[in-house]
Amino acid sequence: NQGNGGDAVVLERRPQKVQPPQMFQVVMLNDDYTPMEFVVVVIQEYFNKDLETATQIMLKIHLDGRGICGVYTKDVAATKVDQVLEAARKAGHPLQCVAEPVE
Ligand code: TYC
Repeated sequence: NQGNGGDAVVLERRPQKVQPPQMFQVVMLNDDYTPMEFVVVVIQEYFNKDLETATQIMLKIHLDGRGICGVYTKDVAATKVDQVLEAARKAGHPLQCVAEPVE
């Protein structure tokens, strides 16, 4: 627009009613049987972490009982949980993980 003295078009912003989506954290739980290496591979594979980051997350879970592997929209978080549980089931490990709403 050029000063709006003539026939310039004025575009007014309407109040935005869109909210950011509710986010879900995928939390992995510790157990006494799943091998550490398996957990590290799963975190790298499904949560796109490098070896060092995946190892840090795994050790945090091992020490604290649980740890956040990533934060996603609802559908993506549910898919990650399914993928982890399926990989654990196939490998015969009791590894558990859950999606929890953030905040
Ligand atoms: N506690 C397991 C062990 O000592 C390792 C482990 C880490 C298992 C994280 C699950 O989510 C987990 N072999």
